[in-house]
Amino acid sequence: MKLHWSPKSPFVRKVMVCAHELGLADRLTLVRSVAAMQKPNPQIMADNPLSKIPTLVLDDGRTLFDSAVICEYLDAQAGGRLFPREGDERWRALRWHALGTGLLDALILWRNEREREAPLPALLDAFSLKAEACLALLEREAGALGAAPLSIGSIAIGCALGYLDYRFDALGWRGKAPALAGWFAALSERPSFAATRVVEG
Ligand SMILES: N[C@@H](CCC(=O)N[C@@H](CS)C(=O)NCC(=O)O)C(=O)O
Repeated sequence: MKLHWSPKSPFVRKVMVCAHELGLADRLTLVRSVAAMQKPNPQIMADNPLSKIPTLVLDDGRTLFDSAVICEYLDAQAGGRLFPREGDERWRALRWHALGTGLLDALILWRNEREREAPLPALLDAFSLKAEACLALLEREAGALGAAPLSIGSIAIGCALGYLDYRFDALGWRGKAPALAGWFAALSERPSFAATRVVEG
């Protein structure tokens, strides 16, 4: 399987963490692909008209996107344990997944806005407010995160916190969410997270 990949993308990281957890990482051929909102990439677009990464190309040529679909596909290939099938555990994992990926969406838009020549103050304030509210909620749920088995939900939240470290260091999120920081420190020691740190490259 071919994965349009970048070491900088937190959404790609989500897929890679799942692949490592499921023992499928060595089945992926990583193709370094540059995805930028302002510059659609024809190589990615040949496989995904949205020009976004991650995009997965299966061995028979079929394509899969976005990260949620790719993660669920990999999970199904491996017998399924990161997407709980039923009950409270399922809805809790899917809700945490929505929170983690929603926070990532907001952070990426925030970063794009702050790098524009004349950022809109109202937008910057809105992104900041949402990020702080997400952190406050996650801090309240840090105990539940620690008690729950690893799932697509905890993986998405871990990738969002990793992206905060990478692009929003100045936010000092650990000071606002110490219990969450403790949970994230333990998560970061898992080989799947250690092997996929977001880096320049
Ligand atoms: N919802 C998508 C988001 C993926 C995404 O936004 N990826 C970024 C890189 S981190 C991208 O490809 N941006 C290029 C663009 O928006 O055109 C997913 O979960 O895969």
